[in-house]
Amino acid sequence: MTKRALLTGITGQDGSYLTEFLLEQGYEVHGIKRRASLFNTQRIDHIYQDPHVEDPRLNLHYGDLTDTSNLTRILQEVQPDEVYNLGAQSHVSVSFEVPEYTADVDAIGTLRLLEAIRFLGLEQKTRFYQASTSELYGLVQETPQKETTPFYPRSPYAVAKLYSYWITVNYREAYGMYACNGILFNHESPRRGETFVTRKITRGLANIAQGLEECLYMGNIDAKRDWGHAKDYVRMQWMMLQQEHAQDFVIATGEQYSVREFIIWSAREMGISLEFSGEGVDEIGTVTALEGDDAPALQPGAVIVRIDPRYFRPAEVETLLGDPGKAKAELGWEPQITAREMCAEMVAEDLKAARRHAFLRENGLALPVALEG
Ligand code: NDP
Ligand code: GDR
Repeated sequence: MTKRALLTGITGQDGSYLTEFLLEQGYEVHGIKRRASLFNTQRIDHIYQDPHVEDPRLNLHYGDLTDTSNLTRILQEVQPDEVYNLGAQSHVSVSFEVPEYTADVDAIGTLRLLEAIRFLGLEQKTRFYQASTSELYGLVQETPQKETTPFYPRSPYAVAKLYSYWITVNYREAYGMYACNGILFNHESPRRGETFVTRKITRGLANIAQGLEECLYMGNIDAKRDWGHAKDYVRMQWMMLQQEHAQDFVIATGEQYSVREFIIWSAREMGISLEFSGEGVDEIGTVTALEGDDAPALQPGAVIVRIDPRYFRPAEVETLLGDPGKAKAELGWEPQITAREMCAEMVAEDLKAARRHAFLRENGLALPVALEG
């Protein structure tokens, strides 16, 4: 029997990789997309299937996590074996500006889905995955962070996700639902949204290298993260729903780097020189040599990275480092792509895009790049 999956957030980074993965596994995939004034399906256009063909294996439904009746109707129509709740206002910094909306989508949206599953009597059939986050650890209470580490959220986003984490646990315990949390640390890819830090760096530096921008404006470049590749992490999301009993898992690489290091890696990939300027972070004006790095040292010079306080957050998560021991031991999961390899892939893709844009601009065919992020 063909398994049927329903994804919220199918148009996002993880949604696109997970859809590819599930189609490869033979699933029929249904995704909820929001209505937008422009097309918003770029990340899944390459796997789009014309709804006029017989039995398409990828189906899109208009919907929104703020709309209970819409979610209930789609669940009733699709009768999914698995639900992956990836939809969210996922930007931590933006959540300080739209806290109420973030809570509605990221917290109550999860409740709406769980309650709709229960209301429709699907709680024994439908397995539920919740996209939980390392941001739950916020002001970290223990290093590295694992499944038992206490939470201390530091943003409206993280507080909303805390609700979703616990409501997922609660529905598992109260109604015997197969519902679980993947506590995922940061994961990136060439499909990462342009305003998250890694993509902002690779895209920004690629644009500078092609003469499309002059300066990369950054916030707290001393923040440290445990970065993995989205492709490795969506495989794990699926694995979590194939177990005998639902459990929560930390998904991370167990390695940590600073934003500053990611900037330097990216510059090295492009062979460009860097100079840091501005106030509020350590070691301005220097390029830190990376230990064990055999790439040629950078000369101070051409490209400016300027610290701009507008990108500091009202409350920051300074450092996150995950312990994926449980996922490795119980599920046999291993990340296959290192942060440095991922950075190289992102740089290569963003350089291609910047070259294309520069060519079009030289020939009077393109507008300036969108700068804000
Ligand atoms: P993205 O921001 O790339 O994608 C978010 C998706 O949610 C998009 O498809 C977006 O639609 C959709 N969405 C936003 N608001 C609504 C709404 N009101 N109703 C329905 N859908 C909505 O995020 P990622 O793919 O990176 O992350 C996937 C999930 O995992 C998110 O829940 C995120 O919070 C969580 N997470 C992500 C981590 C990461 O490092 N990437 C780490 C830990 C957790 P649209 O395209 O129209 O904007
Ligand atoms: P994060 O990711 O907040 O960890 O949330 P992001 O890439 O936005 O920030 C990581 C760190 O970089 C610092 N930083 C900057 N961040 C952005 N976006 N822009 C900047 O200019 C900048 N300069 C420095 C930040 O302060 C922060 O410390 C991501 C999201 O995908 C969440 O949905 C997810 O839950 C978590 O990862 C795990």
